[in-house]
Amino acid sequence: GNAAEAPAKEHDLAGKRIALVMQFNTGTFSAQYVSGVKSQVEKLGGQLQVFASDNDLSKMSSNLDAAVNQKFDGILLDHGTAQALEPGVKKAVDAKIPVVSFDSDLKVPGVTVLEQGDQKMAELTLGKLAEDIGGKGNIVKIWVAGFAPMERRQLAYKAFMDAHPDIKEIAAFGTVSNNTALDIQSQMEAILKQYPKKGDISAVWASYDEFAKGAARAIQAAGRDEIKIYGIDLSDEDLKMIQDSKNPWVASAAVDPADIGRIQVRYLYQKLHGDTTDDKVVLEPVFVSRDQLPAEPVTTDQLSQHVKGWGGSEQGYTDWLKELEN
Ligand code: SR1
Repeated sequence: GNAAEAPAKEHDLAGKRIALVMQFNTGTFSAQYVSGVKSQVEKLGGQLQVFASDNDLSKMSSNLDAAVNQKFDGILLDHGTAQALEPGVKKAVDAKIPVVSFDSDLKVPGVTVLEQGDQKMAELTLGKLAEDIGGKGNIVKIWVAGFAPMERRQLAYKAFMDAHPDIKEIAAFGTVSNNTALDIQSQMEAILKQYPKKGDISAVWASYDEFAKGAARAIQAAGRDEIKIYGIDLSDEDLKMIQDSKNPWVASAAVDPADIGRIQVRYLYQKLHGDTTDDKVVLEPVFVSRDQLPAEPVTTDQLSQHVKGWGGSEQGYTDWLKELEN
């Protein structure tokens, strides 16, 4: 029987073929997210196939169609828009293939959508920025429209700017490409030339880790040590930068990207089991700043020893899922 009509027995869940259809898979956030997805699928006895779409939404739609036509047992979506995904998701629902999405604006009954506490991530990092610059100064915003998590972060940014009239946005830019960090680096270089004096720019708010990386490289290359970056996300590479006392990136807010992947898979398996899952699942972010971190280098796997609430989330687990892992 299929999952929607007759709940599967736990032993029926072994050997499932799972598709992960991604809008983009470049950058360390995506790499650590995929590793979380893969490890959780394999722990549950399944096999994962990743469909990369090179940041091309029409390619993402055809990848989703391909996953439905190839009769995968379950489909995970990463980013994408409702417009690009809805037709394929409806085909999957009709074919009784469960779907769990991360970071899309999809609203299809029966499809669970995961998101991070995006507004909170923005509030936490902007709050620290404001504190560090004494509540006034000129800031650069690195952000891009059109992605569900970005639109949510923007709500918090707007509220923050409204509440801080002495903080002025003097430049705003951002793009996602197949070479995001490098593109951001050259855009940031141009801004630094436009505002060449110490004090022209008080801080940078970077709403994605690839943005923070590009901005950090530009600031370091220009020797503008006075400008600090407040970012979002945390991969191993990001953590290394934040721990480096010479790096402008000083704080971030994030959910462990591997946890996001693992939790998404658990909800998909709940659906394969015939369980009803919530339409929306929100993952709680944590704030990480250089002053909380030890002097010796740590990885995201070890970070929970230093930052409360980091990683190792049990979200999405059920007793039978834990048994299936064994
Ligand atoms: C372009 S969207 C990039 C964001 O997606 C995930 O939500 C990560 O947090 C990243 O910042």
